[in-house]
Amino acid sequence: MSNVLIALGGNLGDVRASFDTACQMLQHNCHIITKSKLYQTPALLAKGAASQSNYLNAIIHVVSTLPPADLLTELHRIEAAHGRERKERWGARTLDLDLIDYEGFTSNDSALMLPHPAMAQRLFVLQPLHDVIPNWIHPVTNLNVQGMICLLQQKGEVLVEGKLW
Ligand code: A4P
Ligand code: MG
Repeated sequence: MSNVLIALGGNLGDVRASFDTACQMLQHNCHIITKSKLYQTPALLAKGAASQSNYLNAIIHVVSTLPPADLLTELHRIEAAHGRERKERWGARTLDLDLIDYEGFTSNDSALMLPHPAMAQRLFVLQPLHDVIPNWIHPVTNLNVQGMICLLQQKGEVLVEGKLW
């Protein structure tokens, strides 16, 4: 069994309902240990992109016997079942499921980078991660999650309130 952190995000349709059904589908292959609170976050946009609705973001801690590549395939299958379309980079989406961490593995393969390469720059990942594993340590930088949050706050990023779901 491997410990895995999965980030959930979306800003199209009933995202809260999509998170619920995604978790139900994941339970065919994973056991959910903890869910973070649910965060409503302003859309991080690609440069020059049109504005988008706010996102909902969350993190779940699961244990799974699936190897990383198979688990990513399963996440893509669940995204597709929720009508996920890929039209543009960082486009609005019904459901995005990203692998944030898989048992502390590191990978630079563009098909599956571990830990997720952008996680340390994103409060919408770090805040829910802090809910589920407050003492989590980044396997490359050795920074803990609170330290990564503080670095972003020093750059002017603002924490948002989460709520239970
Ligand atoms: N891939 C590589 N590593 C991973 C990994 N660790 N987890 C590959 C998941 N996928 C990984 O992903 C593109 C490719 O990344 C896949 O083929 C996969 O093999 P994608 O889901 O098709 O596209 P994407 O999600 O648009 O790309 P990207 O760059 O992963 O975007 P992000 O990082 O997901 O950001 N604003 C707010 N407030 N909240 C959000 O959740 N999300 C995004 C998208 C933009 N703005 C946001 C949010
Ligand atoms: Mg993604």
